[in-house]
Amino acid sequence: MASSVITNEEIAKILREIGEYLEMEGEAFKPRAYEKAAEAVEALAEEVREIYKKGSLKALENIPGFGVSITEKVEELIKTGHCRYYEQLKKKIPVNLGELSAVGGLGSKNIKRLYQELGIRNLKELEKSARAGKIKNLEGFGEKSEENILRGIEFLKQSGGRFVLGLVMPEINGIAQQLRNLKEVKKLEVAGSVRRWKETIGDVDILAVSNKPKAVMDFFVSLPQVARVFAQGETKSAIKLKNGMDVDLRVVSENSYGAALNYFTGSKDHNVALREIAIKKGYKLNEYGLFKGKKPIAGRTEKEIYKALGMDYIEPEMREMVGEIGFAQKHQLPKLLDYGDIKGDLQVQTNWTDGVNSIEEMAIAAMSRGLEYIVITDHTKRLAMTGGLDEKRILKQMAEIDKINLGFRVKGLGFRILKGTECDILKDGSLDLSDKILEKLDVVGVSVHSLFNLSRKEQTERIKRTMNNPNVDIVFHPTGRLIQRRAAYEVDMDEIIKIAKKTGTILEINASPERLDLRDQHIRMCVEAGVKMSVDSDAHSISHFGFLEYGIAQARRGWAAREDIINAWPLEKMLNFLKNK
Ligand code: DGT
Ligand code: CA
Ligand code: CA
Ligand code: ZN
Repeated sequence: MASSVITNEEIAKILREIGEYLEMEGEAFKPRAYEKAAEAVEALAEEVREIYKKGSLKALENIPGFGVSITEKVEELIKTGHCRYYEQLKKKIPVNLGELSAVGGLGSKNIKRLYQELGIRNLKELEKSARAGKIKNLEGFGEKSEENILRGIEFLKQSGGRFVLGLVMPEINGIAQQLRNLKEVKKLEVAGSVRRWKETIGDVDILAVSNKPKAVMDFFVSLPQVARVFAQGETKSAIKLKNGMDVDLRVVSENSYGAALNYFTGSKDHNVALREIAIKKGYKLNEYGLFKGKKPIAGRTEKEIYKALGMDYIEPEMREMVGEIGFAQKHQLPKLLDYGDIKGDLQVQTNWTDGVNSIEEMAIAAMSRGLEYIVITDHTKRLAMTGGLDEKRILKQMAEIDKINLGFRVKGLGFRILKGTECDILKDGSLDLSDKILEKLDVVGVSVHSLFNLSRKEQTERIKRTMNNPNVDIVFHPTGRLIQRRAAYEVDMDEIIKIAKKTGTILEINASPERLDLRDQHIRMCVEAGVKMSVDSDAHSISHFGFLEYGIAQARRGWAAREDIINAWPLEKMLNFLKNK
């Protein structure tokens, strides 16, 4: 590393690692001091080496958190590219801290012990020891910690460290709500990829307005789910949760809240494009506001920033640099499907097959969430492990649905249960139930649950054949992918969308957090082709109706409007569409 080019990022990393090493040594206050200094460096707009060049030691000492000994070390880093103190610490415990501390639940004290007692220096060695069952024998570790470590490693390998949004959202919402409840918090929002409803997220970026930031930060770093505290300051704190997920909290001023929200919501590419537009108009845009020279033009809200830039407000779900900027400038953005627009759920399983709850329980849960109807779509007989229904049992189920509906009507409830199926697609594209049965159902959905490895041509033909059956209404989870677990099967989506247009077949946006299938690009293709879609929870228990929110977000990420989504329409209109297609 040449001495003249050390960056703030590198300085911060070394300061932070010194802090971690000192924590391993059991030092009381110094670790925090180094962390604070690291954080101060990260917050600087100017490179530390430039500050030093201009004002030498005196200027360095003015950086917040820089005491005598930290200043000395940073000076050494700038001049030589090295820090002897850091190297000595590293020699004593020569581990890859970055790698090991990314494993959920592994604190610096444990990293030290694993090195001293088992010689573990990096992720690979950690995995080897854990697999050999060596860790559980260490005092204070045990079977459970070893499992957690293996799970943490597995997670890092499979996911590249990213989390499936729907699986961590309840925890994120919980943290955000606890913070909002503090009297010291005036405003608070989760920004970053969470606000854009990305399918997976790298970390969580929270933004708040407060006039007592210290109290907020103290509360934040002492949440019970916290595994480590990377940084604690008045404007920024950073933690790792026990599940391995990083969370940053920033406190900003009310006047720049909109600008900060816009900046930290991203995406990064979207931000860069906005900044360029600002420059062309003679402004400057950053996380503090939109400025003309030194004069603030906008910054309190996102809306006023977009307006000042001559564009319509862009919903966070669209901020992925997929054409949204041009549409906003021409005032041609679509009006997206709204979170309250879904009226019914077209894929619901019950305890007649692999669901947990009865038909009636599912109906009541849906009702209490404000839905007007559900379609019962239990599996069919080929999916034997779910107890899939044959012709005889589905007829029985239909009679049962009639009975429950009658009961609802007697009670004066407007809610309706419709009869449907999630019918298995067989190898050649024929179906697992006879047309005589399918004809009797209100809504027929079909799914690929087998032969994921067919060639692209065969798979596409197989699905096309079902779409050409006039009894078939919807193709459920059309590509079969499971996020981070299973790739989509090979299928020609251009062709499927073409046939969907011709036959009037609905393509599903499955809202189950690990499916989100169709994905955003496919939804956009359907919107452009005029192919209708549905947003379904694929609920297997009463709590799963909550998934609908992820499906709506996915629809919005694909620019879908209310008219594109048939279960956002009144029930009669939807049924007419299916009948007359
Ligand atoms: P993630 O966490 O990987 O799921 O994705 P994001 O989008 O949450 O990214 P993250 O956490 O690295 O940063 C949050 C936002 O901050 C990001 O969406 C845009 C903004 N941001 C971060 N770094 C930069 C940068 O270098 N330039 C600009 N213009 N914006 C940035
Ligand atoms: Ca993030
Ligand atoms: Ca972040
Ligand atoms: Zn199922």
